[in-house]
Amino acid sequence: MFEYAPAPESRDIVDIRPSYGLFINGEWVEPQGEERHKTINPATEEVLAEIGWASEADVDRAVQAARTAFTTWSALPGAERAKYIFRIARIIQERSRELAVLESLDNGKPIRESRDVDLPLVAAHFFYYAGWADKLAYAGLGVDPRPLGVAGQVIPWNFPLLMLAWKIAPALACGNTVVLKPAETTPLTALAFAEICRQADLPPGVVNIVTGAGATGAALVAHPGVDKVAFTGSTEVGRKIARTLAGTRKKLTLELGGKAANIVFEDAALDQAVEGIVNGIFFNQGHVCCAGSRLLVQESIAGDLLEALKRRLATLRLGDPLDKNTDIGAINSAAQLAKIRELSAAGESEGAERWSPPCPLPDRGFWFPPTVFTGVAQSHRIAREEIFGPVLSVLTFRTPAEAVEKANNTPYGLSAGVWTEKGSLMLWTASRLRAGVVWSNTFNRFDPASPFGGYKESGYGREGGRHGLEAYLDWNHR
Ligand code: TXE
Repeated sequence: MFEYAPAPESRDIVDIRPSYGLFINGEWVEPQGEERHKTINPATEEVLAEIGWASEADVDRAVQAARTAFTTWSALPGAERAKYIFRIARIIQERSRELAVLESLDNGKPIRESRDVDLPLVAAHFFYYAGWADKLAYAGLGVDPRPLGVAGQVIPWNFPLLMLAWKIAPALACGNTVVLKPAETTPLTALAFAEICRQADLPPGVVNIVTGAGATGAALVAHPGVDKVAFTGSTEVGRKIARTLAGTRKKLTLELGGKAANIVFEDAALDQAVEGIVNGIFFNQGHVCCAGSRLLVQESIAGDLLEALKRRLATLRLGDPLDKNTDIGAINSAAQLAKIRELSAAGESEGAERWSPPCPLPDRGFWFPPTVFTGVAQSHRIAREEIFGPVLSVLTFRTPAEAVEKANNTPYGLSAGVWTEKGSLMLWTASRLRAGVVWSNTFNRFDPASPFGGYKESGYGREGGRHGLEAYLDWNHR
């Protein structure tokens, strides 16, 4: 670590209320139950606000509001719906600095990421899907594409506002109404989004936000008034939801975990690959479902690549998420930190070699240094299980066939990266990878026009692009 001058973004630009209720039918309402929860800044453990926990009765109120609003919202011409969604997109752009600070405070991610990656993508998703709202009938989606009804959406804490955008923007464009539950550790930007809906004059009940933990999510997905469920989170909860919905008429899309391979062939541009590896696993502290958490490097260049990677890691700056120089922020919660520590300890006890650059950790908050494991075998837990932290497991291969076999040797199938200058090798490899997204000579790049989603235990259904619309339309009316 080298010395640098801190450049903190101002915290004063956000206005956090001491306590929040639920956003139902365009109004702030108190939850019927007594339960409340404190959301904290994971970098300092400071309490940011008290959040209401929605009970089953509250979820019912929200779903009823969404059902009522559906009648008028779905009957609006697409061009009218588009106006609202464009307005939301523009307000997000206007308020993006404030929303970025709020996201970094509640989540722990570096302000450079929330400001330069998350927020621009959030706005881009609303702009993109606003553009679809009046074109659905001309897009090969059927002559009379109709919305499904009420969408129950449950999102995680790693990209709180971006996951909200992935879910809400296509749902509204197609004419559905929404009840969304943010994750318990990161509710603040979803609650700020509720205010944005009011600012955009969105009709009451079109978007409803219910805060709470797993029980609130479970009540939402099980509610008989919900027509479609969209979930992003752990594979375990995804399975539970699929069991709850089995035998019902509800549509379901699941975006679950991953254990992506980032494959570097011996002819790859090494400096570029090093940047891609760093971005692949250390972006957002590795709290990324498509993180490049397994580096597969061709044996002939493994020594050189690792040396270059370690030199690069020694320049990363870990610390205050609001500091514009910070590369690695805080781990989102004590529970997630415990999981990362447990799996890293398993890596050592199973015989892999652990390395981190010198990296003093702040005294308060939840922190984990960038970590690289070498000598990893495919059977090790750190090669098989999703760590969801800044921990890279390095494996080697000799031939392209061995690279593909190792890359596919995982229960997951969300993403992969391939680094080579040879077009034929790139295509040969990419076409054999069982992954929803394959990046070539880059990693973790997103665009609202590209579909995203997994194979195997990474879930099913696609979000983004034209494919993302299909999940919110009723195909019986084609
Ligand atoms: O996930 P949960 P957690 C992975 C990652 C992480 C692990 C655990 O490996 O370490 O999951 O994280 C709501 N019915 N991912 O515990 O519990 C919950 O309140 C309905 C990968 O945070 O799945 C939250 O809003 N909803 C992932 C959301 O589900 C329920 C992102 C996700 O929480 C519920 C996050 C239930 N029974 C974690 N139980 C990705 N794919 O990006 C909980 N929830």
